[in-house]
Amino acid sequence: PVKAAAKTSTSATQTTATVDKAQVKAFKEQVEKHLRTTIGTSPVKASKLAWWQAVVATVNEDIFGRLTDTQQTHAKNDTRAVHYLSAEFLMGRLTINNLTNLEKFDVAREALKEFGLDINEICEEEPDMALGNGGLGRLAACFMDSLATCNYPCVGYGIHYENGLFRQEIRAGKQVERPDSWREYGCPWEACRPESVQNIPLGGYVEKQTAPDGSQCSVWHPSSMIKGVPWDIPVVGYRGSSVAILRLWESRSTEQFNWDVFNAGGYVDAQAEKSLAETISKVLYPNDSTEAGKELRLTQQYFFCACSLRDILRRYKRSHHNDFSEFAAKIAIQLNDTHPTIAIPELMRLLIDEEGLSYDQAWDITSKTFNYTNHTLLPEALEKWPVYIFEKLLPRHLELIYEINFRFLNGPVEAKWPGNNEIKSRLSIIEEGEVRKVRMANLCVITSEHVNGVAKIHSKLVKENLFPDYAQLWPNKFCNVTNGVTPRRWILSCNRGLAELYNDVAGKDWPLDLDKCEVLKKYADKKEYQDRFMKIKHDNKVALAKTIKELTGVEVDPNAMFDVQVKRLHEYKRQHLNLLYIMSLYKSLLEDPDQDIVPQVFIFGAKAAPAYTLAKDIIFAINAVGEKINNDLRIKGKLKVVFLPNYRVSLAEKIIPAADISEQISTAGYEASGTSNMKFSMNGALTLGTMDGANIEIVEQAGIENNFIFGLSVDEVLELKPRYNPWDYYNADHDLKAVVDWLDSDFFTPGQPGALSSIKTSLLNNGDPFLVLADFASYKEAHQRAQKLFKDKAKWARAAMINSATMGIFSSDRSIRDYAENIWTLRSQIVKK
Ligand code: 73E
Repeated sequence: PVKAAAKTSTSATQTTATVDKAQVKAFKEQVEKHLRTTIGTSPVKASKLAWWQAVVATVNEDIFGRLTDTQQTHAKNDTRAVHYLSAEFLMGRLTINNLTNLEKFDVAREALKEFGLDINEICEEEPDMALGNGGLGRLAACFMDSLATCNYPCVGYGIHYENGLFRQEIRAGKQVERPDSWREYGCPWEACRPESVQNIPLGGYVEKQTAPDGSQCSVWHPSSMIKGVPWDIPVVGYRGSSVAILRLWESRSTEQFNWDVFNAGGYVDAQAEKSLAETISKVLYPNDSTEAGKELRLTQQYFFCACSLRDILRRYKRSHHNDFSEFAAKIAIQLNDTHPTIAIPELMRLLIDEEGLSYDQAWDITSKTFNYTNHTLLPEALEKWPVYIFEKLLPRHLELIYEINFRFLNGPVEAKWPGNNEIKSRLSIIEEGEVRKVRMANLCVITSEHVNGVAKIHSKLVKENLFPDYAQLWPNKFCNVTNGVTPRRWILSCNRGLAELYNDVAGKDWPLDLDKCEVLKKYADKKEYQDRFMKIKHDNKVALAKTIKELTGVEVDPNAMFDVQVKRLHEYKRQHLNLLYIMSLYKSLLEDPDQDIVPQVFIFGAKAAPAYTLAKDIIFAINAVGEKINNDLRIKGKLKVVFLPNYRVSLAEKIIPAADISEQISTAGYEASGTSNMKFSMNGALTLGTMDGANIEIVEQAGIENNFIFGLSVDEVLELKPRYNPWDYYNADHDLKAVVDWLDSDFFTPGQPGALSSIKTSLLNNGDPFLVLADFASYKEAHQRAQKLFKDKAKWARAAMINSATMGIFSSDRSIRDYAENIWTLRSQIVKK
């Protein structure tokens, strides 16, 4: 049973809006009804979990009606729809977001208050849906919100992982990975759809047959079948526009899967074999911006693409029967990076082998259907699959890939560069070598109508540096769609104080048209509004300080400057640059404890891929340095360093509204876009960052003078890289040398000398691949600018307000409209209630 909260929420997410009493009463009755009849308990006995489940059941009543309306409208209009294929959807929690989008949050809050409950506490019961690694997966989730809000006909397709991204624990300063069984007790948002189950063939061999007319054809004899079971998660658009569907596939064994074992009378063995098929959707690969290269990963990719395409074809055939002439006009497919590339040969195969189309007809359709988004230039993330894995798992697909490649090289490439084998080997889908490989990105570029990057600078680099030959062949294929984030989750739901301020100055429609927030600029010089803005920030910082205390035991002062770097741990994101700076600040404080510096709290959150040793070492180093600094009385609490364990969407929602400084410090040219940079800026943090990814576009909007830009530019990095010697910087800068050497001592790791040395080794002996030392001095100087401005409360408030006010173009609604207009040629459909 839940004890009634003595005093209901005083959290920063409280609003003062008046709420319709009748609606509150109705909501209360519904929750109580569900508590008794759906959950099987009563208000006196119910646990927090039961209350949460009853709230979800109540919300679902609203959602399912709208879902049916949406689907009927789209079926009736038979309009073009987009199908967003993504191996990751990082949805986070849904309750507060769904209530917000249905405009029921205040009603629900008041209803729960009447039961003596705090809505925020009840919603803490919901596990995050962590079916993604980081930015790429969260982008897909923001896009679903915008697709629904902007009323575009769409389906998101992905994998129903049994275990999402690992839960991170920090033990003795080190990352420990634990499984994330997010639906151990069921997920009340999802609905299983047994009527749409698919059977997917795998393995076996291809037999060549000669048709009566003498032509050759291929017949695939798969060795096993896997069942794909769809789970639907409704995605509610803001203000009850349409409800979109996210369909996630779970793998199960079929009887055919273990047919032979079964026939041999091996009932028990057959049960054991089941696990093989069920392994496919068991776990999300925990690599961000790196490729796993494992057979199981390709099987996962193929499995969800094959299920999704059958689902798409089934729906298409419902209205068009076996006439495929309209297919490309009705169906757009977006490939979220190369992870779903196998959908390309699978669609070819379905059209040729199952539907009886000719190769040319199938290619005509396929090449008009697909589009590809590139998210990274990092070579280790560009997927290449050994040919032998294809031979084993997908022999017919390999044959089709060879055919696509042959026609491409002997068609357009030969026409443009006759007899040029060097270009051919660069452009070929097949990489020759000891182990021949299939280059998935090449297959995507060759097939897709449009190829886009995710920020202006990134799209330019995709075209000019990653695919220069393709760009010569097809200059118009390449375009840019700068990423965006949904203001419903990233302002309205997570920062109610700021949302109210925008309601007051911009009217209530700003969540649908974020450009409206620009009016706040007019108030940026007015003391009254500066005070209000900074009071909101302060309240958020008080709330975060409480969370920090609960999670780490560290006490932080909400008046200090909150400097935040939260993102996956990767060398190119340079958390170690941040750490070196903190060490230098600490060193200078030890040298002069009375110096007048701004009190600062450095906040980190980051998961490292389990096999990425250096990344894990950096996490350990942050914790070790933090431990020392936080307990050093000599510095009088002027500096604190906290590492918040298990960074995830729900934690981001608490951290981002409370940040003063947003650390976006990747080596220029390496962060394709970034999306947390946009969320921070919207919530009034100032960016301390490099001219990389979307940072460039952020300062274009908010003004370079209202942020702290430092470091080498993309061009400078490209110029320096070939002749870079980190020792030059190390030897020339006393302070830098001192902190790098400090890593070698046992100062931060008493009794464990050398525990932090791997970082020094990477910076000096391994060439400092991400130019940390080259940017150190400039980074330090940017921090000094930030401290200086922070001392001037009015100027800081003004800059923070301008940042927040000018982020209109980073609404994911704008991104989705760009895709709809320039890539999908999609029209929005008003759904009638
Ligand atoms: O810059 C981010 C970008 O904002 C980029 O690193 C990230 O995608 C975000 C959204 O566009 C990204 N993730 C991956 N590649 N780029 C990736 C690669 C392999 C596995 C999982 C994720």
